[in-house]
Amino acid sequence: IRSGQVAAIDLGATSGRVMVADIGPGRLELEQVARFANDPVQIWDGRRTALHWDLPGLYNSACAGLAEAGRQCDNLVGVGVDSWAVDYAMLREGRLLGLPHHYRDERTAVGVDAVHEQLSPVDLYLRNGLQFLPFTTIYQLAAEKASGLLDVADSALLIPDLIGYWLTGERGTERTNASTTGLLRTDGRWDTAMLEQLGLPADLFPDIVETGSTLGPLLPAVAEHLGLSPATTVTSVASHDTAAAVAAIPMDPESAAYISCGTWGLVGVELPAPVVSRAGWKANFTNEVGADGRIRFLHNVMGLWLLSETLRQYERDGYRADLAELLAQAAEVTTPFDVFDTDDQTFLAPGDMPARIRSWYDERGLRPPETRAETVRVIVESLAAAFADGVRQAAELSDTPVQRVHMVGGGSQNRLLCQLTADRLGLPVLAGPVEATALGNVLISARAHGLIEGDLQAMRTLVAAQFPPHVFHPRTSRTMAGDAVLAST
Ligand code: LFR
Repeated sequence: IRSGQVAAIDLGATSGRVMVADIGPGRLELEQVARFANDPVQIWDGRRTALHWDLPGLYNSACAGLAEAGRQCDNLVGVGVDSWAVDYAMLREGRLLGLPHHYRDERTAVGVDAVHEQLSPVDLYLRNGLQFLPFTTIYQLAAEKASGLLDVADSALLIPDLIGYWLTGERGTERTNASTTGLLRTDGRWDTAMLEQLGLPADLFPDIVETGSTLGPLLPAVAEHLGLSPATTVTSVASHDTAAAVAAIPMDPESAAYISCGTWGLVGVELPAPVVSRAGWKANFTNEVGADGRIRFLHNVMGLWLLSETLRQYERDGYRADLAELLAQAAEVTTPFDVFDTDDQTFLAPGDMPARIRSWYDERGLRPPETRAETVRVIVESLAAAFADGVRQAAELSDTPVQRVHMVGGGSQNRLLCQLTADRLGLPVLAGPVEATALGNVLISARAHGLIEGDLQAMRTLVAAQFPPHVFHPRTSRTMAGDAVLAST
């Protein structure tokens, strides 16, 4: 076993980063070399302003980060790319056909109706095992039919696969991210019969490539442009950011649940095989594929999006919002409020979040939060409630005796959120690492390059040693099954 460095391009819905890990046997050091905003663009499409990702801009920033990584490293052997799921770019003869749509763009409603006309939601669940999210690739493609673009495109690539293609010239559909499209059967193969039934092309996405396989070396021109060795290779890591994060959670999946909390809060357990049941469908639990063929049985909670979109509104209102300050004020709020339903689809689109939250309460004749501190408090309190529900449901539906909950990602730095989640569950919440996604990315890359060896648990042991979690003990003695609401201090 050698030692060396690998770089991770980790694209999140609000920001992207390039991280470098210096890895050898029993050694794992992670450093950020670049961080850049991911600002979606609203572009007039002839009928309306549509929401898109600025992929060329993100690629440019990622490349600048890679060049910087190359300058800082003495032996940069590889690169891995991960991002949010479901979105894709279309190509013809290798060229990009327009900017990919953002999953929060409103166009997918048409696609949902079109798909459900052919296949009932429960039938679809029994085929692909995925929770209903209105923006899953299958619905986006169905909506795309009207645009005519599908007649022109000869291939489509998921976001990390597109970056990988631009870096290497090689195309594939990485397994973990493919599992979020809704286009695979629960056995992991493309559901060509369903695609035909929906009138969608069956061969739009390239063949599945397994997590951890080599995509290829950098294109010579790319290597030269970035000042990197042409021997640097791109690994198809767990390219779905949540799959990467879960791979790096220092947990024992037999007795722990997890919350991967960034823009979204992904709440669930890791299982050896999918659980596809009517109860799972009702609870809207998904079976996405993780590293090493594990199953991420989880539910999407709206996540820190509620908070970041609220802060954006305060800034638009001319108030210089400081998250740490607002959270400190929120922790002091003593007025009891009902929690709101964070899953309500009204919160999905960008826009005035505090107003939408107020309306949610008004429409139900409930007392709405008035001040900024109260608004932040109900958001955090409602997220904690949704997390606790998600953990209980995941445990019950999968028969996992959950004894502790791991919180990773940006949410693990939110002490109020961690504490309230622990309180609501009556279970300890182990917070960190904050950079779980980048860690999962580099660990899978490093293993592919022979810098480390072992299974998922060996990788998790390495993370646990390097990034010991911060434990939030519940301030109640309630058991996990208890559903009383805690009036927290
Ligand atoms: C988290 C995430 C979720 C996915 C959502 C949309 O960043 O990847 O797992 O459901 O974004 O792609």
